Amino acid sequence: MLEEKLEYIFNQFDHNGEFESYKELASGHINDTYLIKTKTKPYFVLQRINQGVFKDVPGLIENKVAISKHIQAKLKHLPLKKQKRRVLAFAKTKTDNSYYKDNEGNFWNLMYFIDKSVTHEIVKNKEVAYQGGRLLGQFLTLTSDFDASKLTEVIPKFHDMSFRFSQFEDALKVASKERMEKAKPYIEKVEDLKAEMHILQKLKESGEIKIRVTHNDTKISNALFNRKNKGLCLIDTDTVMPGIVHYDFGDAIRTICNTAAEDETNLDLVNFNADYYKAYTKGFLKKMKSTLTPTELKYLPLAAKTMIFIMALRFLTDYLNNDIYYKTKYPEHNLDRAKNQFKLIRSFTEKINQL
Ligand code: GN1
Ligand code: MG
Repeated sequence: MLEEKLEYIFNQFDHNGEFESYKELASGHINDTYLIKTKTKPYFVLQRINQGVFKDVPGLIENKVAISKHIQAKLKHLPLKKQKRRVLAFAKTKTDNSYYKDNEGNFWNLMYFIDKSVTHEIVKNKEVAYQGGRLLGQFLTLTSDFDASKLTEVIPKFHDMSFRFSQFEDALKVASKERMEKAKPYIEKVEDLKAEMHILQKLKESGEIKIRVTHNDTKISNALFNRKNKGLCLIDTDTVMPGIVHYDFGDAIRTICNTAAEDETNLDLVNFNADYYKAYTKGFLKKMKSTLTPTELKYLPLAAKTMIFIMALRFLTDYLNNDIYYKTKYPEHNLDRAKNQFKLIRSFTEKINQL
């Protein structure tokens, strides 16, 4: 039974918690994540890392732990209670490891749950957008002196546009007739945007945009807030790697400014909220402006479009591949996600000129 298994795994870690129950946290598309409720707080978050997606799980976990430690060291001036709310903390196993490997070969890691925190799948007020910007700015500032070359590249070329295009082109060769037919209008859109969507990558490759530590999965549901909408910390640091600021800025915008969830099928509800863009950018620049180069700053708006696009491209690719990567709830889930992102690009393009 799952409950017994989770309890067993939970007890392989070194903590004072007594297992009471679990609840699946199902918003991620890759890992299996469970809230572990204990008889007395703190609660915990237990996570099985997807080894199909992440080839070097120990490397991934070392990345997360190192980044957390780096941030923890910088928060020492805060009272302990606050420190604990501003950064993820990982538990070690009883044998002093950062992960537990079960008898089926699965890797698990355990974090302390940050009490009285909430996440937002959709942003409903400007304050959350602003606070989201601050959080990301803070994360990038606090990690800006971490040597990015020390991090394992957990998914090589994760946000590399040419790589995502080559995966897309491979998928076109193997896709079923039926899926090709349904995807056709979106395949055309991909081709139309190809050149523009490579601009950031070229600037990265030429060295005009610098490499820094980036989070690489900054959708707003990966940020914790308190109940008064104040930003606490970024979570899901699985994909922390060397990258460019545009990845994180753009991916956050993709979700903060979408007036609907990323898989909403009623596309009339999917629009780009320009007020949230302004609020988010204001919060972000407040923390980041002094460290951004003029080139980094100049290309922030293009980052938004590029990151919406790369997700559209990846969802579409996975649809053509018969859903081998993302968790899906029904056969056209990935196609619906892609349609949603293309609608968001259209709305973004209409609104960005007013900004
Ligand atoms: C995946 O599993 P989750 O929700 O943390 C994906 C991100 C996408 C996101 C789309 C490793 O993240 O890149 O932006 O889905 N993570 C990986 O919601 O591919
Ligand atoms: Mg993630």
